[in-house]
Amino acid sequence: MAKLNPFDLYDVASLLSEEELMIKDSVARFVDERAMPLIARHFDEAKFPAELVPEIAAMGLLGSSLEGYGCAGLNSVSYGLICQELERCDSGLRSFVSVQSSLCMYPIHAYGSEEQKQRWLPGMASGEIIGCFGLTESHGGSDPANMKTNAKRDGSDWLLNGSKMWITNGSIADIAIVWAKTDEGIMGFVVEKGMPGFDAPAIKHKMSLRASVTSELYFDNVRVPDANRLPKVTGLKGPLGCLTQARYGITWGPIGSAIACLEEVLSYTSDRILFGRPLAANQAIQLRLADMARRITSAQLLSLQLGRLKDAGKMQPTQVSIAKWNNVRMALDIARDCRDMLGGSGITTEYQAIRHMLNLESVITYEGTETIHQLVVGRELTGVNAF
Ligand code: TGC
Ligand code: FAD
Repeated sequence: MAKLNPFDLYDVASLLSEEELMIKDSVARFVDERAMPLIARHFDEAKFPAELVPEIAAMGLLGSSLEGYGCAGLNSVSYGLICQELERCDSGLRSFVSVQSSLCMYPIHAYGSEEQKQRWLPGMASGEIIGCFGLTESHGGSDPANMKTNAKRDGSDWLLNGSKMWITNGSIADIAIVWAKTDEGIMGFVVEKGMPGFDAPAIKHKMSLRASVTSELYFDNVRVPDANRLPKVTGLKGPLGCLTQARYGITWGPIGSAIACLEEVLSYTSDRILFGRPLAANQAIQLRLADMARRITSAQLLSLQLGRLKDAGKMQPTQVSIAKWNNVRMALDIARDCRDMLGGSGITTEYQAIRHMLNLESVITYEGTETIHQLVVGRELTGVNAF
């Protein structure tokens, strides 16, 4: 019998098209050759690897599933595979691509005017314009309907006041997609770096996503022209629609983290000799390894079917919630367990497990906490809103 691939026990690769496999392989090569060698140092130094952005853009990974405007027009499964391979390196790298693609380029593509698309999307696809997405505020990110940031009409402009918290890419962004309350409902504005009254300081002392920039955004009477308002959406469904896109990608990403951790611990436990035999020869260790493989396999099948539903135009937000909840929880548990099996070695960034583990503490919180996704599923089952 042929030996199974330990990281693809159900041969999910055989369910991918030639194009999907080619994209997965080319991103995997980029990750192994270019990103892996520098990521631990960047994490240690709390530095985003900005030097990789031109290559990420040249590979067509920014706004990869959008049509036109310099974007690659790939299907959703390909976008998922991109997220998976990037997060095999680091959640911060995948976060950068998620935010740029799903939270910034997507709303301009879906809700923007033709002029806005022409103005920003080609530069965002080529990595020359970096975006960030401002929805969360400090008084409670799970409940974005309660936002205080507001925009008031002033002639043909808007005056924007308020603040946002925990914003990925904030301090390095050229534009911010900012959601604000108006007299006509919640609207999205493209706020440009350098607009008077706009500031985006970085948040320091993070123990998670250290290779990613996270910032606050402040708006003090920022004058935003009406031409920078996204005209085709009003209400919370605007930002929530973007979150559905990003959350979909996040269901795939942590599969990459989990695979990286399992690969590392398989090698470590076969090489380490304790009590006269390899650590991997102990039943207690094999049970844990087997459980990891089982959970990775389930997650792979869940995301692939989700992607097929998305490509068929049938994906529902509740289905995204199940996969985000399942797959991030799977990866976080695996990273923590791998860290433990590495013993003392597992506490330094010489090994990957602790870096993935710390990163996944953010991933389980952002884009809807685990509890929020559980409550979305609970509402679907019972018809009762328990938020
Ligand atoms: P509700 O008031 O009932 O609905 C408002 C409107 O939105 C529609 N809708 C959705 N549309 C698309 N996708 C979804 N997932 C949607 N969920 C709701 C809904 O149909 C309605 O439309 P309409 O036409 O009737 O007005 O809102 P709700 O009760 O469904 O929402 C409650 C709740 C708690 C689920 C929602 O507020 C929520 O998801 N909270 C969590 C907030 C969150 O996830 N924030 C993430 C911020 S961004 C981020 O973390 C980026 S990190 C990225 C990185 O670095 O990688
Ligand atoms: P809270 O909403 O205060 O939640 C605190 C706790 O209460 C959680 O455990 C939660 O599950 C629980 N809880 C909340 N409501 C309920 C309830 N009804 N019942 C039971 N328990 C409940 N946001 C952006 O807009 N853009 C970004 O780019 C972005 N990037 C981020 C990057 C990082 C590294 C991090 C950590 C966050 C980022 N966020 C971003 C913010 C993120 O989306 C929020 O942190 C998240 O939505 C949770 O909001 P909160 O932190 O205010 O926690």
